[in-house]
Amino acid sequence: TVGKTITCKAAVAWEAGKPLSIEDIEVLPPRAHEVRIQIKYTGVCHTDAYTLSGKDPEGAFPVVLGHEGAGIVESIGEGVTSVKVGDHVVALYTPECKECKFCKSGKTNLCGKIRATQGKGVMPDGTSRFKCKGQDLLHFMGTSTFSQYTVVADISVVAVQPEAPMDRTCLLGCGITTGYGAARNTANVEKGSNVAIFGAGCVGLSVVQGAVEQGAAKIIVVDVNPTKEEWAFKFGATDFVNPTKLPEGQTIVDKLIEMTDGGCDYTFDCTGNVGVMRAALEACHKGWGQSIVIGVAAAGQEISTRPFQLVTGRVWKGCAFGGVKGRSQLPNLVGDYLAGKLKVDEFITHRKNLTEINEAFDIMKQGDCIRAVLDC
Ligand code: NAD
Ligand code: AHE
Ligand code: ZN
Repeated sequence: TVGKTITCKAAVAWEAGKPLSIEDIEVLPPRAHEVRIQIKYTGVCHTDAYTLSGKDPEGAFPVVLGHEGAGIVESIGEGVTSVKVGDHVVALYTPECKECKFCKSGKTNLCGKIRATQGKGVMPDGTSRFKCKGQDLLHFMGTSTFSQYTVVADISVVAVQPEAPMDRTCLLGCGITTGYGAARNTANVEKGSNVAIFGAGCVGLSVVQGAVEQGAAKIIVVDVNPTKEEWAFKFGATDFVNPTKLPEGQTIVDKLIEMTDGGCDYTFDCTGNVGVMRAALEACHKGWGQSIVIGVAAAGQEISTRPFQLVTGRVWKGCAFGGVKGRSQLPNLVGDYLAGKLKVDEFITHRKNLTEINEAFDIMKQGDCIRAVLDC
């Protein structure tokens, strides 16, 4: 198939707010510095549902969504040296070119090389590799994993250990890495610290896992869904608080301050709710508490707090993909998984085929799903 167009199944989002359609699409061969991947498994993340809903200011249609995928390199374009045909890979929505200002700064995992075209839903040369019914389909987050084949830039893919099962490594393409990395890289939670995590989905539970690894003393999970209490403890939380069950007049901020003798050393928003983000900041300890925004909020939403909160030493920050540089660091996370040090299997609550993707979206919106993995 090298150099040839492949026809395969993909889930196409024709327009915002409508279910996806399983279509036969054409996937063009990779051009220079591009890689065509046979996607074996993909997770479904809330960010896919967010863009499909029409609330993402960067959302454009028709598009092939999906950004949590693992597969095998089918063919490579001219000049590709970092992966070869047959490699087991994970797609990276946060690429790593290793040569731009961002990559060289040592201060961020964000890469500037292809961000503009990625945001527009096209390959770095400004064109698409997907066609359906005579029209071009857009790419998504530089990955488009809801397809049996996809084409990505060579900086948007990393080869990982082939012994790691791809139905697990796909989840390292977003949710797990995001939360685990936020605790370990972005916050760099210190031993003995008090941590609160708002939202116990795949991302929040991965923050819990990272906080455990860092030796946090108190790991408080806050979630409005009571069934998340069991999940929180399973991943190593020490406490669970349901903010809807507090006594009249007590806020979640009051409760966390009381539980931690003045406030948390680190808090994490893993909900995407701007009201929660404010509470997470205000539940931080005066003088040094840091709040990390991970959740993605809809277009038009803004965060606010009294500036006094920052004047008195609280720090507000955020991260994408857990601050992890995908090409340099993802194999280490896969290694941790293989060594039994990083839980991944535990996150998979549902399995479906790619053709059942709309059911997977419905399941994700119900409270008992941590991650649905699709077999492509
Ligand atoms: P999820 O829906 O599985 O989990 C969110 C949890 O938050 C749920 O358990 C829900 O009950 C809880 N929740 C909702 N409202 C709450 C409230 N007011 N107080 C406390 N808990 C509340 O989602 P997820 O897949 O874990 O993703 C979490 C967020 O992170 C999403 O917004 C997603 O888009 C975003 N995300 C960001 C990045 C990044 O790189 N920054 C990466 C992946 C996901
Ligand atoms: N397009 C949205 C922003 C979406 C967003 O913040 N995406 C995160 C990853 S979420 C993964 O589930 C991200 O990587 N952000 C950094 C970046 O460069 O996009 C909007 O609001 O415009
Ligand atoms: Zn995601």
